[in-house]
Amino acid sequence: MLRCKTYKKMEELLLDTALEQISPELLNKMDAYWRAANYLSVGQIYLYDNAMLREKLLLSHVKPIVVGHWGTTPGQNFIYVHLNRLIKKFDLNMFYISGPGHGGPALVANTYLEGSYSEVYPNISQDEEGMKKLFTQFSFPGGISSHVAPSTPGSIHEGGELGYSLSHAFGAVFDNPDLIVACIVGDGEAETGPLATAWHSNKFLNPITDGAVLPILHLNGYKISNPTLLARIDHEELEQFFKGCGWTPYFVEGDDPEKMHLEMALATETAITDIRSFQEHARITSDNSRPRWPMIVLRSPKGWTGPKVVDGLQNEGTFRSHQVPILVDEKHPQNVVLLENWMKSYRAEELFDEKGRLIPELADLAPKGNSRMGSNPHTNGGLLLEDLRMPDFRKFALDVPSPGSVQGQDTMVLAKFLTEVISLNKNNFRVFGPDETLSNLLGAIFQVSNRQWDAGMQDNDEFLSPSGRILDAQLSEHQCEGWLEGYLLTGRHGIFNSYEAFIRIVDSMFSQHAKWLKVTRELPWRRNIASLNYLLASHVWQQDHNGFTHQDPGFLDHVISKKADVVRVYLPPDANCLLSVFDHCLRSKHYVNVVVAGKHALPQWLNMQEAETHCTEGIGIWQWASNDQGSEPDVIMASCGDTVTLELLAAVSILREHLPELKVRVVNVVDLMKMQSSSEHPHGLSEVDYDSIFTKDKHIIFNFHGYPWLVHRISYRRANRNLHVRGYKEEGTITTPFDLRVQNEIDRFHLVIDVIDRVPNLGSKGAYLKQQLKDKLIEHKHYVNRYGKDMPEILEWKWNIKS
Ligand SMILES: Cc1ncc(C[n+]2csc(CCOP(=O)(O)OP(=O)(O)O)c2C)c(N)n1
Repeated sequence: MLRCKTYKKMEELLLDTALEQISPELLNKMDAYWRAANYLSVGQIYLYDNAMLREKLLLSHVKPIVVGHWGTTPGQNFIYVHLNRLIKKFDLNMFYISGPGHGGPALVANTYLEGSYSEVYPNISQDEEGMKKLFTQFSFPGGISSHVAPSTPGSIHEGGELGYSLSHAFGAVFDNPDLIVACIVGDGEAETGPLATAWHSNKFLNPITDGAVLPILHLNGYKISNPTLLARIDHEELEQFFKGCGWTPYFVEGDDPEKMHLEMALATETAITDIRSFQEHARITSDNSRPRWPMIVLRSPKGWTGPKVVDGLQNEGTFRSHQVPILVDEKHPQNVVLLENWMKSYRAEELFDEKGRLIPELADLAPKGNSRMGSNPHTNGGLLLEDLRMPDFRKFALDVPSPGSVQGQDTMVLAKFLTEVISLNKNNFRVFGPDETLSNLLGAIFQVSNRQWDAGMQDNDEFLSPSGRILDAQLSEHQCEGWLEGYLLTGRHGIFNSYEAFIRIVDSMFSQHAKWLKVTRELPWRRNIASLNYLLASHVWQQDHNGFTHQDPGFLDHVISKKADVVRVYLPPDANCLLSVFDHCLRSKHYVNVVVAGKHALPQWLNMQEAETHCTEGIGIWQWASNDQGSEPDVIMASCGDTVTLELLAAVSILREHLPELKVRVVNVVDLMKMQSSSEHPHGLSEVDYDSIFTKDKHIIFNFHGYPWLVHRISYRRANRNLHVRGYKEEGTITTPFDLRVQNEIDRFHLVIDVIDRVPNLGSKGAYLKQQLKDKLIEHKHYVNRYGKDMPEILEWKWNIKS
């Protein structure tokens, strides 16, 4: 059964009534408003002074370095004024996402015209002095970015890195039934992988409990220096493409402003009426089957209303308008007059009064208060953020009577906790994932929620439903990341569960989000949002069905390069630690938390109380495993990660059995950033604390979950230079779990050999033990190659040293 319906349209009826209501007078005013926004946009890009062009324009009035993007800007200004009309007419709760966010002047100009900009930045007042400052600050040292940056009111999306607008828009409307997000998609942006896949978001939208997204494809034909694909296929092919993606496209095409205003007014009004009627139908009849949601294709010239020809080459309507159409600088002083003529074509004197204020009849076109897109509270999500209702994580604890006495599957334990988090927070918490929730052993959460899906369903499907808290049914890491970011940025909570190796697909999206958090932290009017929580399960050491392709712990290396204020990395060694860590992450604000946890049965080390203490400290000496109490250690055996901790403790047990006089200190790290100096990261240990745990000079054998140099990188300032890190060395294939560890030399035998090689004076006892272990490694190799499984002594190993 296909769940997709097209309801009877009110189109024809609408056209008649709309024509009556959209009077030529109103369209004229809208055109004037558009001219005002265009004037302010050109002014931002070029002018340093003489904002209202009261004097003849001189080179000294122009910024010494002119940077910015004009090409997309007039189209976006055009869209904005039309959305304003709709908001007023239909009393909409709407905001604007600018996919081609490099058109920053557009959103800044429009939020300035509607007044939301000056409310946030009173210094940029709505008068001539404010206009001058508005112009000067743009893309200027100490000023604002040329993009739709965090500093731009009304924005949840910078758009610097293209591709994420539509996923962000959908993330914003999940669980926001009254919200409509107008999402401007660049036709170049539409060629990116993330955007191309995001058209399918409509199969995940519940028309009853979610809001709506109105995509507006900004088909201005060009990218930086190429045409766009969607502009160079014929009309029918384009229409079929969008219909095939499940949309109803409305086309607005041309370059004559008068005609285009009317067409855009009709198209946007039809689209809103469609949205309203679909929602009304669904909500009255409880029919949540998927409608063919409307979208708009706006085919207009790139750099519309800009200079037609520059230096003998066509500019308006070509890629040449992408950035600054006219070069105006000391090498091109003759172009000042071209710029002046261009700016004067907008007739600013008709639009702004003698004080530089937008005339009242135009100002009246903008919505008021929070209805203004620059003031919509959803765009400053922290304003709407409510704390999660949290169950007591301790109640999900595994009973661990003594270290290593029981085995547990960490993510399975966590799933029970998440189940209750979902139950307690039915409309502001979601779990995202690329079809891996079951595979990451989080299946328990399906006991309390289905996966949201509004496409076809068949009898054999599992857990699919038009409503659900879990969005894991599209195999797209980009979508998960984009949806979750949009959800968080509009004031809700969530987690992203992924295979560790494939989270790298969104390395760059993570970077952009981390940058957003860093910058918003410095803006007092932006409120903190919930943290972005990654649960990286099915990690590098646990690849039974898969092999080398699924082994890449490098996301951690990438993450720690971001601003320390923003990123946190946790590697809990067992299930109770995972519970404690995750409780902390879900309560935290404005961070990116990366949690790496396994799903296979492994020994459990700490009871709940010990785990809570250990995770609160983030690093600690495990006294029950150490034998250096009352003396100096001979060696520090440290680990960070679950599998590496198992191997480390197995190594310690060999050392303590065969070299009982050796003083071994066992250290476990949960919070990786503890390794960094406190001057570099807020979680970093002070030098005194670090030295007290690791000593200043004893050998440290550090078994790390990820690539070894990461630990060296973050601890390079520490006094103790005897740090020897083992970790993933890019060795792997389909093999047994223990053999994978052996191949990368993080196994117990290599660790013990390391100790013997480094700690002096172990004499012939050490030499004999080393020989035994080398023999063991060969025995292991023969065994796995013959039997296809690990040796019984590995599988059955247990920690059996009494503390
Ligand atoms: C992912 C990504 N790749 C490349 C760029 C560099 N870039 C900036 S603007 C642009 C062209 C964008 O074209 P379009 O989305 O159609 O926007 P418009 O033409 O309206 O400016 C490119 C390639 C980028 N910002 N992001």
